[in-house]
Amino acid sequence: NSKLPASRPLTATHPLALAPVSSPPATVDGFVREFLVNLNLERGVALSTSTATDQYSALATTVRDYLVARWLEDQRRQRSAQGKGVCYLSAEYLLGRQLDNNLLASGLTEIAAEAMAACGIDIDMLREQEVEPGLGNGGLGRLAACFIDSLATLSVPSIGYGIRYEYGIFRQTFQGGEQVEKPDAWLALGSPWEFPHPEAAQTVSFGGHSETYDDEGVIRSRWVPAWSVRAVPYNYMVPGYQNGRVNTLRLWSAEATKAFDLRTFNSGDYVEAVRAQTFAENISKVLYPEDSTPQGKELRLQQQYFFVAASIADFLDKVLPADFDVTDLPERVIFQLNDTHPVIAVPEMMRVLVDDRKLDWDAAWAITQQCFAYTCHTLLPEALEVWSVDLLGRLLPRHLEIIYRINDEFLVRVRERFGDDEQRLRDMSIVSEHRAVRMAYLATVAGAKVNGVAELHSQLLREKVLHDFDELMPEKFTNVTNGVTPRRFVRLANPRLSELITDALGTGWLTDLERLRELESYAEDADFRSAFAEVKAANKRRLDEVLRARDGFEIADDHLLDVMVKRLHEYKRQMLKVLHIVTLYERVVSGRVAASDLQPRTFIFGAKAAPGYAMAKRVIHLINAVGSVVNNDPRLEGRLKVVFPPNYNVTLAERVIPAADLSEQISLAGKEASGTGNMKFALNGALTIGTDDGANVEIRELVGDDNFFLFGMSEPEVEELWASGYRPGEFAQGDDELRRALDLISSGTFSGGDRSTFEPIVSNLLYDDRFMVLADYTSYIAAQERVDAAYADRDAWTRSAILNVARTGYFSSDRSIRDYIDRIWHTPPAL
Ligand code: GP0
Repeated sequence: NSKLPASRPLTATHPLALAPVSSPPATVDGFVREFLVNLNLERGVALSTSTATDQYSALATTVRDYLVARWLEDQRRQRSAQGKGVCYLSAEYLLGRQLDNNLLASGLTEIAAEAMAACGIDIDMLREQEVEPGLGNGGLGRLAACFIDSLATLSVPSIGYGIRYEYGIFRQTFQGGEQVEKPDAWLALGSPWEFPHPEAAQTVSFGGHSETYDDEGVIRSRWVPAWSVRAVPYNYMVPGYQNGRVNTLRLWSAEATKAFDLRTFNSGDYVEAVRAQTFAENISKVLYPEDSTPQGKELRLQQQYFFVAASIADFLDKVLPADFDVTDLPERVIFQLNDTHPVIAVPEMMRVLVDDRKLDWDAAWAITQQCFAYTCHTLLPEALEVWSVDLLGRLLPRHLEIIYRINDEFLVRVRERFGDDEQRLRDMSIVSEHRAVRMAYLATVAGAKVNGVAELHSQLLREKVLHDFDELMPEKFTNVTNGVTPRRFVRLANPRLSELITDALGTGWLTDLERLRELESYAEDADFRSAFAEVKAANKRRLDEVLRARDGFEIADDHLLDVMVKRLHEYKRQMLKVLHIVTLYERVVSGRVAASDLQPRTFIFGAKAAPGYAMAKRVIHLINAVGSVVNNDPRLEGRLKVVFPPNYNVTLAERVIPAADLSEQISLAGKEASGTGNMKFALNGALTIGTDDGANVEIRELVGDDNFFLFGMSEPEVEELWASGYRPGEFAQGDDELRRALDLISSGTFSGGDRSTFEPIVSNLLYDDRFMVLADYTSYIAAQERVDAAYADRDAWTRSAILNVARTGYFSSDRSIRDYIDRIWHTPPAL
C-alpha cells in the first residue's frame, strides 16, 4: 500500500519514497495530457497563447518526465550494486540537439508526433527551436558525447563529468567572406534538459600556499588556499537506446562563494563585491575555442582544476557511500581522462588521499595509479598541453609540490632502468628544462593505461611521441579505435537509409552494428541498389531544402556532392581541396577543358577556425572568395559550385553527411589521430578519398581498395621526405597545373585583383608548407580523376557505397566502449 499516511511525514523507506514516480502513460492521450500540464504548470501559459518556445520547452519537459522514473531507478540500482563504474572526465561534450535523441531512446517518437498533431502543432517546427549545446570544439568533444550514449546503451554504470559553459563554441558568421565570431548564448532561453542542484555544490579552492604541520607527531602537508568558488552541478539524463537505462552527465557551473560576499560586505565596496562575483562566474563562462592548439591561459587551467576537483569530491562524498574505505577505490571506479585537459585530477587525487584522508604516500600512489587511464588524441607536438611551473605554483601550489614528488620518484625508476643517461632523463622528465609541466607525461606515468584513438595513431604514439615511456612500461600502451553512435549518426540523421536497412535486415542492427555485413549480398541486388540510390537522392533534396532556408545555397540533383567538414587546421589540408577546385576552374577558363566535359560537382565546406589562428582564417576567406568567383562565372555553365554554410555544427552535420557522395579525409599522413567524421560518412554510404592516416587506414582495410580512393604519401614516406629536406617549390616546378593554380590565386583572381590578400597563403605553401600540400597535390588530382571516372558508372558507384555501409559497422562507438571495457576498465558485465 503506497498511499500517503495522513499525519506522519513521508520517510525515506516509504514505498513512495523508494519508487517515487511512475511515468505518464505511454499513449497519445497520456502524452497530450502531460504536455498540457507542463505548458500550464511549467510555462504558465495556455496552449492558445503559447509561443513556439513555450511549446518546445513543454515538449522537452514532457519527454524528460517519461525518462525520470528510469533514471531514478538506475541510480538506485547503481547505488545498491556497489560495483565498479566509469567516470568519464572531459572538458568538452559536443552533444548536439537532445529532443530527437531522447524521443528515440525512450521509444516516444511516434507518440509525440501524434500528440503534437492533436494539439495542432507542427513538431518539426518545434525541433527547430532547440539550440544545440555546443560544449565542445570538434572531434574530441563529439567523441565524448558518442561515448556517453554508448555507455548508457550498453548499461555500463557511469557518470560523465564536465563543464557547463555558459557560452559554447562561438557562432561563426561570414562578413565579406571572412570569419567573424559571435557569442553562443545557448542558455538565453533556458535549457529544459538540465536539473540544477545548488544544494549539492562543492567548494573548489585556488591559490595560497602549502605548509607542513605536526599532526599528533606526524609531519603532514596541507594546502592553505587563498580563494575559492562554488561548483554547482547540473545533471542531464543520458538515456540508453530503448533499454530502460538512463545515466547521468554532470556539468559544473561556477558561482561565487559566501566568502566572496563576505569580502564585499567587509570592504563595504559594493562595486568591488559584484566584480568578485563576476570573477568567480568567469570560470565556467566560455569554452576555449582552440582545437588541437591550447593557449596555456590561466583561466583555462582554472577551468580544468575546477571541474576535476568538483568531480572527484562529488564522486567520493556523494556517489560513494559515507563509510566507504578509500583503499578500495580501484574496485569502484576508473576515471577516464579525455586527453590532457583533466590530468590535473591526478595530483588532486593524491592531495585528497594524502592530505585529507591521511593515507601514506605510497598507498595513495598505488590507488591513484589504478584509478586513472589516459586517452591521447593527437600527434601534433603543439597540441600536447604544458603548464608553466610559475602558473601552477601560483594557482595550485600544493599540486605543484605533488607533481615534483611524482616526478622525482619516476626519475629514480628511469635511472634504475636506463642508468645515468642524462639526455633520457631530461627527455622523460614530467617537468621540462623550461620549467613546464608536461601533462601528457604526467598522465602516462600516473595512468594504468594509455591509449591512442586508431591503430596507426597508437602505433605512432609508442614509436614517437611517447617512445621512451613505451620502452619503460610497454604494458601500459593499448589502442582503442574511435567510434560514433549509430543512433544519432545513422538512425536520426538518415531515417531513409535506416528504414531501408531495417526492411532488409529486420531490427536489431542499431545496437549490433556489425550486422550491417548482411548488406553485402544486397549490393548485388539491382532493386536494392536503386532503392539505395533513391535514398541518397532524397537526402540531397532534403539538404537542398535545409541550405536554401538556412543560407540561400542550392544543391543540384545531378551534382556529385563532395564534402569536407571538420575544423579548419593546416594539417587537415583544406588547402589541398581548394587547389583541386582552382585547378578545375583554371582548366576551363584557360580553354584546355570544355565545361561540358566536367563532371558536375558541388563542393561543400564546413569549418570553424580558432579565432587567433590567422592562417586558418585566411584559408576560410580564400574558400569563400574562390566560391564567389566559381559560382558566378558563366564559363563553367553551373557545373562547379562551392558551398560554405557558416557555423558548421552537429545539427548541420546530421543533414550534410547523409547527402554526401564523397568524403574528404585528406590530412597529411601521420597527423590526424583518428578522425570520426570519416566513419560517419562511410556509414552513410559516401566513398572516401583519403590518405593513409588515422582511422582511414582501418576504413580502407574494411571496405577494400576498390571502394576507397587512396592517394598521397604514407607516413614513412612523409618522414623520409622531411629527412631528405623538403623543398615545396620543386613540386610546384614539377607540375604545370599546380603552378597555374598557385599563380591564379597569386594573381588576385579571387580577390578583386588585389594580389596581397592571399599572398601569405601562397608563399607559405611555396616556402614552408609544413603539411606538404604541394608534395601530395599531383597524387590527389589523379585520385580525383579516378573519382570522376567511377562516378560516371552510377550503378557501380552505388554498389561501392552500399559496401561502405555494410563493412563499417566496426565503427560503432558501442564497439569502442566494449574495447575500453576489455582493455582498460575491466568493469563487470552490465547490471
Ligand atoms: C584532437 F588534440 N582532437 C585534439 C584536440 O585538441 N581536439 C580534437 O578534436 C581530435 C583529433 O584531431 C581527431 O583525429 C580525433 O578523431 C578526435 O580528437 C577524437 O579522438 C579528429 O577529430
